[in-house]
Amino acid sequence: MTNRIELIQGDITKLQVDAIVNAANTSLLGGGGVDGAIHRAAGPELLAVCQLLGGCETGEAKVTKAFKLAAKFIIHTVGPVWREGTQDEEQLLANCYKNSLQLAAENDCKIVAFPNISTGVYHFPKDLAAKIAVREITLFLEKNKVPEVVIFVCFDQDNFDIYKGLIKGNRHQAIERDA
Ligand code: AR6
Repeated sequence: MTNRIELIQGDITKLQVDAIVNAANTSLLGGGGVDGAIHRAAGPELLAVCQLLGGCETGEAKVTKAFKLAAKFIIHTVGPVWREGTQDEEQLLANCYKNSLQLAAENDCKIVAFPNISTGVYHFPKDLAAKIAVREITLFLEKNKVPEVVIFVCFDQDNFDIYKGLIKGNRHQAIERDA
């Protein structure tokens, strides 16, 4: 099972894939970072449907259409705020990846792109977050045919370098391409 994890550096809103994952907050009503970029690019209809979802618990995920984006779906998940590892943050971050992948599979999303959940405003340590992300995605891909491909979209150079190092040591072969 090679070539099922890819790595790119860039803006996740530009990708033409089946689903992009949003690092949202529990309100699901938008915010800064990747969440703000996704809402701006998808247009106001996204906020209108998100208002009907009743929020989302940390570690859980909900799916919407992607409106003006080239992607078909947006999977909104809520990462944990890093509190020195005292609040089950590692498990909650793992749940974000698992639950997002489960929703992607249920919606037959063959290509899914993830940002580096919780590593911005929520201050989860980037190294640890990347290890959890690669581990959970690898486990899921081993057990499921869909998604066929998962793309890690790193925006900042730190995360990109961390993922490059990690994926090299992974038995998946990572393909790098431009966003
Ligand atoms: N494409 C891909 N990745 C991006 C983009 C982009 N356009 N913009 C930023 N990133 P953050 P969090 C990266 O702060 O830590 C929001 O206000 C960024 O470099 O967006 O989960 C929500 O509403 C970082 O690596 O999300 C929540 O309140 C990663 O995305 C809160 O922030 C995540 O950074 C969630 O915080």
